[in-house]
Amino acid sequence: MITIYSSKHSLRNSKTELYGGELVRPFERPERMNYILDEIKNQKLGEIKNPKEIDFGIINKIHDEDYINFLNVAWNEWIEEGFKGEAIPNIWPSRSMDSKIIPNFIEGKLGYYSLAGETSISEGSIEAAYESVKVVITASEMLQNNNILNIFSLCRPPGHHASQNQFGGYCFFNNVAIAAEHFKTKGAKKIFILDVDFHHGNGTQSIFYDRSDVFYASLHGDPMYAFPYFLGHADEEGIGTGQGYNKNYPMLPGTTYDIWSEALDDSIKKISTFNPEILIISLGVDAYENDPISFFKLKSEDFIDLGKRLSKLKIPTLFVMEGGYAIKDIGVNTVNTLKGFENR
Ligand code: 5XA
Ligand code: ZN
Repeated sequence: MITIYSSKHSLRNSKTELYGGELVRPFERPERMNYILDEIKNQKLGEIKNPKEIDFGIINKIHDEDYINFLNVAWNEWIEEGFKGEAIPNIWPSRSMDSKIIPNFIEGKLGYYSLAGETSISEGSIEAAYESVKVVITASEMLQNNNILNIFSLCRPPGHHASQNQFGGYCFFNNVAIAAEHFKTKGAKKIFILDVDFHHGNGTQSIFYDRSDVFYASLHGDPMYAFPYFLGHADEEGIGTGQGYNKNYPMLPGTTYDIWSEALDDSIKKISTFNPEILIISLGVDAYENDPISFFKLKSEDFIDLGKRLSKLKIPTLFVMEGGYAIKDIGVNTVNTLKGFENR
């Protein structure tokens, strides 16, 4: 399997994440990529290629213009104010002041355009987010043009929490949503996004919630106990023409592969019935038993079986990297999925 990867992901190298009341080094850190690359080479997964230059206009099909403009200038505005640390949101238009008026001052804008407070914006973060889009679009084009059946888009930063107009959960641009839109503009009628990351992809769900051309299904930690807490319940099934095209499988703390794979099999039936031209997998490996911020109990060998079950669908498949923070095992778990898919 070919991998598309850009070393420019390392432009995103924030020093701070708000976690457990402390400012810690972010779990989502550049070294994650090194472990994955090493394992791709160790297991001889296949060639690793650089992304091409792309037309970033595709981002406007998913994200609001004012949100993109905000991301483009946020870091500069923050440092021009003389702030010393990284740009971390600390106030939101919450239930009791649900304003749609966008403040002028950067601290207010950060709250307006964010969904969570752990993700700091630092120098280079948004350049890296653009590079991640380049990676996913290059991979999408190769999958569609080169008559190959699968490809791995090694994206960093990840994307599935980013909505039309909010960042958070380490995500700025929604890479899988942008890829789905790309396939649509190239003529695909139906795309299925299956999200196997431990966290519910609230951004992807909300982007496609009223659409029947992009089906979103997610296996994730029950939002009663897990980030993003406010989306991802089983009764969220889509709205309007999107009714019936969203499927959530929230699962409890301690979930092991026997339970998790039942949900997987159900989602595979949905994929078969929907019969998409392209399958996109939001591939987070934080459902792993030793992940530091998650609570499922999948083992490294379970990821091989995940790949095998997906491959039986025989649908052209784009794998897109999302989360996974058990840093030493992230490579094995990721490549196990991809090699399982290739039945090697
Ligand atoms: O898939 N999403 C993640 O791995 C990020 C979770 C952030 C929790 N604060
Ligand atoms: Zn995750």
